[in-house]
Amino acid sequence: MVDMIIETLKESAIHIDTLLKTHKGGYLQSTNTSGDTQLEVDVKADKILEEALLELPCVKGICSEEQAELHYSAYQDAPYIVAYDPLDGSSLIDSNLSVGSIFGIYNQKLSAQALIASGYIIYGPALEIVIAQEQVLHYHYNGNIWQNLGALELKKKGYINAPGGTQKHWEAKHKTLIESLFAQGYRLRYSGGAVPDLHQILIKGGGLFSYPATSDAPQGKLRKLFEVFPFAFIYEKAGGEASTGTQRILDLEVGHIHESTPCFFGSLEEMKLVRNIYE
Ligand code: FDP
Ligand code: ZN
Repeated sequence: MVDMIIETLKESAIHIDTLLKTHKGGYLQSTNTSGDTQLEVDVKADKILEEALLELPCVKGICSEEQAELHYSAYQDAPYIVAYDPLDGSSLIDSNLSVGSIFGIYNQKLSAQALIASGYIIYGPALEIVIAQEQVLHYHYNGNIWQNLGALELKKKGYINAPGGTQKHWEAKHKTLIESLFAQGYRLRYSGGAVPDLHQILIKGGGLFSYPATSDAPQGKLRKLFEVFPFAFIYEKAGGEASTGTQRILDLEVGHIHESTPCFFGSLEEMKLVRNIYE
């Protein structure tokens, strides 16, 4: 049944990729629940995923970053709820940088412990999808079929540092962490899109992505159900870790569906450093 959802996401990926390569629309007057101004493509990508997923008899409901509430399907006895961010990093579209879609497949309820698979689509020079179940599998679309490129695995230590948030709002200990990585020779790789930034660390085999608590955003920026839990699941299955600095992400509770949390994703050595500094 999960395979049906994954096949549907692969088909939707092709539609959204075509939309991104052909659309001409700009910003709309509307904002989403988190207060972000919506682009026409945010709304269209959301519709593509919603319509495709709600047709599946194994999907009980969907929950989108672009919508205020969980939306139930006609299949009330179905097991899965799919939470997704239809177009993450859409503020990068005008600069023609890579963007993505992120999804988590939850069994019966929207909690971290109920996540059974997750992944993301990356709309870059190539169209790719990464899906985590037991392994983290990486697929490339060749214009005709999806080719499996193999499993992604993190090494114990990498060389990439991707620090999110505005530096002037960082806490002192966060500055210490980031400076210590640069002092060790880590390289800055940050586009401002969670999908390409976290994907690059997985592809290059290691590093650290951080979006900490800041004075202007004490709960961080990234949302638990649509962004943080899916990537935490992926990073753990790839042999890395995901934490808030002091707590494992996949042990967190969820209050409101649009709730955010500070988050760190990385390979084991970098995550040890995060723990040492934050705890
Ligand atoms: P965006 O608002 O453009 O959708 O989802 C939030 C996000 O992008 C992430 O993709 C990205 O990691 C983060 O915001 C970047 O935020 P900063 O510019 O504050 O670092
Ligand atoms: Zn997002």
